Amino acid sequence: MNFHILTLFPEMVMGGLSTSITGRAMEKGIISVEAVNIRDYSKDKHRHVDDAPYGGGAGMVMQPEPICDAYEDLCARTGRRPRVIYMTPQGRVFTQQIAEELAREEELVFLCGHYEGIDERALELVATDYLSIGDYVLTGGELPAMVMIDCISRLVPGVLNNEVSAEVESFHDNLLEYPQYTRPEVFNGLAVPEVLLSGHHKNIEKWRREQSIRRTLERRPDLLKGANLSKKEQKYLEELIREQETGENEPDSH
Ligand code: 4GN
Repeated sequence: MNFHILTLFPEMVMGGLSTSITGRAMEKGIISVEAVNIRDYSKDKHRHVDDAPYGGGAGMVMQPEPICDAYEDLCARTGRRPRVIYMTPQGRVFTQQIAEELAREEELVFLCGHYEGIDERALELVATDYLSIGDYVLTGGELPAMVMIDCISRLVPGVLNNEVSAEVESFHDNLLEYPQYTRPEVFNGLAVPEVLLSGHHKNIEKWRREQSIRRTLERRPDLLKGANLSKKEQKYLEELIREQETGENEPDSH
């Protein structure tokens, strides 16, 4: 998977993504990340890429020409016309499902806006997808691009050491992850749940699944609609809901 980021702040995105798991995936050649400095496509002797908005108003607007030229150059280099994602609070909210869909692309371009935004004509000409990471406003599109690239990368085969973890984890089947424990066995008087020390894999699997269901009911009940539960698990969930409603004993509520 080849990621291309059109940005005025290449060091910001390269610094972040070269760290940890995405950095190792880059070293291994499983993904590539290229930051294209939009300023390199300015035709202005002072390398300007922005100007005042027509009609007046505060701040500056990014001009269309350097952005379109950067994209056309990228297309010439790759021999393709990849999808261009524009990160904006006006976009569809990015989800795991959208990440799964984008992970099937060979090349992806992320266009990062700054200041008051980008001249609408550049967006009309190059943007194919308008995505948001949530209902809040940031100073630039770089952090949202990094969030999306991180999320998509971990779905690319070979990026995670653990072959199964990308699938089993939170959201895959609309259930939250079960709690994790490591040494020591007792910490500050809190013991690791007995079943995890038992070595009884069937029981461990059942306990984890139940914890996932319990947690999802407590923290994100909205997700349960889309969960794929077996008959027995459905019964377990109904029992939990009954306990909740009757305010009954919560035997292992952690
Ligand atoms: C995206 C971009 C928030 C998001 C952004 C988001 C930069 N803020 N919620 N800010 O995904 C003006 C130029 C605002 C681009 C934009």
